[in-house]
Parts: sequence; structure tokens; C-alpha cells
Amino acid sequence: MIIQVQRGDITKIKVDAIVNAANSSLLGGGGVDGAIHRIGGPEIFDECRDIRNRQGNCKTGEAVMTTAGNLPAQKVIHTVGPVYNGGKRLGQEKQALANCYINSLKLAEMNNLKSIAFPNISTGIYRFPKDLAANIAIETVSNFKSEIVEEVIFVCFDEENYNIYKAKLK
Ligand code: AR6
Repeated sequence: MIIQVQRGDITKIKVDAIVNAANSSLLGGGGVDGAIHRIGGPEIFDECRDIRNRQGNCKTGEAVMTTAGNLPAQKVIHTVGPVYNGGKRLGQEKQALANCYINSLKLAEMNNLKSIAFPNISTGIYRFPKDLAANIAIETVSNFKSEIVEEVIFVCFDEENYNIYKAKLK
């Protein structure tokens, strides 16, 4: 599996699946979630609503998949990162963030998707420290042995995340 880092906007990336940093309602929000729904169009929202009607909220660390609507990617995998509060729950928050990467990769595998792009889940509105989140993301993806997924791209929107990933993946 090739692991790469790229600076930019994940809505522009042409891969089999891009990952969305969603919230448990699956009904959209700000940040990367807002951009994906805005540019991908209403088809994504409709499928999210159908999933929600079937299974209820998406729990933290879990992932679901929809069409990518008007985006250049084929599919969107929506995962719900943990809100960072640090303190006593840090162990749980770290595991939940790792689960986002694991469950997204598992969904990609189950659907025979070979290339997947991740945003820096939880490091925006959910306030996860960027360096810690990058360690978890890189370690989790590196340890995921896949016969199907061939390429993982970390798409960093902000310069701080980009510099962190570039240094760690050198
Ligand atoms: N492409 C790639 N990355 C982006 C983009 C983009 N177009 N836009 C922002 N980022 P955030 P979270 C980066 O806040 O912290 C939403 O309201 C951003 O720089 O999008 O997981 C959801 O509905 C940051 O590094 O997601 C949830 O309620 C990273 O994406 C909540 O925010 C994640 O920032 C989820 O919070």
C-alpha cells in the first residue's frame, strides 16, 4: 500500500473513495463535511438521510458509504471522528480516531475500492491536536494490511497539517 500526502481540497481528488469527517447525524455540517455536500450535491444528502432512517445515528468511530454525487471521486465514506476533550477520556478518543481510519479502510475493502483519500479527521471543529491525530492516522493506516486498497492519500487542507504529515512521512 502506498501512503502519500497532498496539500489541497479533498473535493477535487479523483480517487475511488474520499472520506468525510461527518457528525453522527450524517446530515451535514461545516468544514470538510460542508464542502463535500455543497460541491457533491443533493444525491449525497439523500443517501445519508436514507442510511440514517435505516440505522439511526452513525456512532463515533464508525463509517458508512454513499455515492459521491458530482464529485470526481466514485464514493464518499462518511466517518464520525471523536470530539477532543483530552483528560480522562483521552484513551477512548484516541481509539475512536483510529477506528475512523480502520472502519473506512474496511468499507473500502468490502467494496473493492483501491484508492482512498482521508482528510485530517477531528482536527478542525472537533479540536483534536494535529500532531497527535497525525500520529494515530499514520500508524493506523500503516498497520492496516490490505490486499485490495493500494493507495492512501492524506489530503491536508491547512498548512500546519501538511507540514506535520510531510515531516512524519519522510
Ligand atoms: N478538503 C480537505 N480537508 C478539509 C477541507 C477540504 N475541503 N475543509 C476543511 N478541511 P473539520 P472535524 C480540513 O472541522 O474536526 C463538521 O461540522 C480541516 O482543515 O471539517 O472532524 C461536521 O459535520 C481540518 O484539518 O472536521 C462535524 O460536526 C479537517 O478537515 C464536525 O465538523 C477536519 O476539520 C467534524 O469536525
